[in-house]
Amino acid sequence: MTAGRPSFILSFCLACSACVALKGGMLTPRETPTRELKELSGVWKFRADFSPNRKRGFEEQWYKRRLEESGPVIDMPVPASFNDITQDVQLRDFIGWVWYEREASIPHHWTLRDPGPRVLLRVGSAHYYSVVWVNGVLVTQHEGGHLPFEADITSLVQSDPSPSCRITIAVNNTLSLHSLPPGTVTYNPDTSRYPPGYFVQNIDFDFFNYAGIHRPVILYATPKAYIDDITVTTKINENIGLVLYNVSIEGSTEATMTVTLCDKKGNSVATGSTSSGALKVPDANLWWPYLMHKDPGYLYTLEVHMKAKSHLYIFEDQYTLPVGIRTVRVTENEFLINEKQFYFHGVNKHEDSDIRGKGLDWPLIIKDFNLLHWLGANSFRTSHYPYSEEIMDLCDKYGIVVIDESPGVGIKQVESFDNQSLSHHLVVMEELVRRDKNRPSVVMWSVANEPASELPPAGYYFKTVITHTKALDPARPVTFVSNSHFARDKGAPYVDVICVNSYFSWYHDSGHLEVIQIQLNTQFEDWYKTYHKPIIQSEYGADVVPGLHSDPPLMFTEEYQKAVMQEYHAVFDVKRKEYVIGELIWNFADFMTVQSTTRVVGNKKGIFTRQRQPKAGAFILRDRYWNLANETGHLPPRSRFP
Ligand code: GCB
Repeated sequence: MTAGRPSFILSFCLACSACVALKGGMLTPRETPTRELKELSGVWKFRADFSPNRKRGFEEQWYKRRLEESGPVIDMPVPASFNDITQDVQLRDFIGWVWYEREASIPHHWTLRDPGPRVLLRVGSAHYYSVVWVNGVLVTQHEGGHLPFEADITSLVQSDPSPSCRITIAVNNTLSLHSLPPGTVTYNPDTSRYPPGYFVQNIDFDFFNYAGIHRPVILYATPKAYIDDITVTTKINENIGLVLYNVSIEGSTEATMTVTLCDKKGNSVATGSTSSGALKVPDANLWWPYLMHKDPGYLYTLEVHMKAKSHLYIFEDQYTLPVGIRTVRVTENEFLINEKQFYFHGVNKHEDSDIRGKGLDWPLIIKDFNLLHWLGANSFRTSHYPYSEEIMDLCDKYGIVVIDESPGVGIKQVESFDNQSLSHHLVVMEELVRRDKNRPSVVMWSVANEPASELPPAGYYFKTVITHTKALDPARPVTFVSNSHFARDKGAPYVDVICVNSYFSWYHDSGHLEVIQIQLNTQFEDWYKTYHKPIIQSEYGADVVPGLHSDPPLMFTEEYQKAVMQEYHAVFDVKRKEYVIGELIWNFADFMTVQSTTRVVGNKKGIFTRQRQPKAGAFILRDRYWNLANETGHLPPRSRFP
């Protein structure tokens, strides 16, 4: 990479999100009779700012006029990572600001002022730091990928009679010691070894730092007095389901509402007329995980209808929220869903695919769910960042249980445990809980993956992040995923469930399958005797270059991955009768990483290739997962997901 220092970006933010507590809701935009939605997916104009200091776009105010007036542009799909779209290796590994732009037509009635609708611009996620302008006016900034942000552009749209607006989004992928995930930039001034102005981004996590606008950008309109947020929690008392709800309204202090809970057929089963309350559902259909019930993922809909007075106007707004009635509880050695023991037999995933990188892609999403069904997987962890709302909606619908992980991956340096990092981490947890709090599929929050949790500041850091997350959501357990020494881990005392990663016979004792059972047994006993908390094997696995074979099994062959699994499974089968409550293979599919001597065009620990074809290990896991599901005795016919 040849360019000047991009570090200015870290001080650029005008209103850094880490400095403010979150206000307002972040309901997934849905079309209802009172809400309209316009998706802006497609081809946008694009330019990476290759100037030595990466500042040219700001110095020349590219956002002030059409992007193609300030220089050459290329076409760029949205949503998608920009990295793998062109043949330009400099763009693939680019660090700094990239600029996106498109025109969007605005429906005429959105531009009417009195009373007119409220118009919002929402970005599902852009990685990592975003600045957004509409018609050259700064409307918002956001720090962090993987989570949505939005800007109220009502006054802009309603003060300009033109039928379209120009949206410019600058996105910077530079990671710092205080970003989540963290990273550092190394400058190499030695011109006898590097080109002038050379710098690289270093990261402590094992996936490619894909960047760009990863999820849909949408425009949507609500009434000016509107349903801002809904919070739902559920309880079960014998056969009565209890839906506790709270609705917050903005734009008016005089609102009335009706709240109707409907079953799958659309029949009303309970109603309310206050902004918060409890709806009783006799003979409730509970939300059950996939393979735990013949009708998994049962969703009611909560239809909120509000009428509000503001000035001379009466506003009406409607929002429909899917609701699953279920409970979650953790004991010393069990994970209970609806008071029944739940065993996680699932996977870790990535949002990752050829060409698209981390860009949302419907065919891939549905293919992945079909593969999960085929595999008999009942759960996954959103390693190592929040996945799209589109994916989470399907988890709710299919009954796929989710451990919802924050982008707290690669927290390794002591500086990344300081107050600046901590306060940003708290905000990220607020954003994540705000987005996913109503999802029945989400049964646990994971605040981080493999941090340096043995470092002295880790105790205070994780105590604070976990306490904060529990305060935001008292109804769900909280964890983080550890690969530290059980006795020296400073965060483990604060988690509800111990999640441990280990790669016996891979990163150490390489090639020695015979050590796995001894070491795994010791691992479980050490953690359990120290903390008396249930344990999930949150990662285990081995790389396979598909098509490589050997007998006896050698590393990187299909046989070796199978053998590693079988050694692990033997121990799981003993310990799951005691306190092990789950196993999540690393990884569902091969995925892209930085280039290194240990990665062969990415991480190959997938049981599926990056193109989603099974390796031999997939069949081992499939047999195991369906057998495990059989033990619960509620199996749907296997042929349902051939
Ligand atoms: C881990 C990490 C994961 C890596 C994996 C590996 O422990 O949590 O991000 O990709 O190991 O394959 O090394």
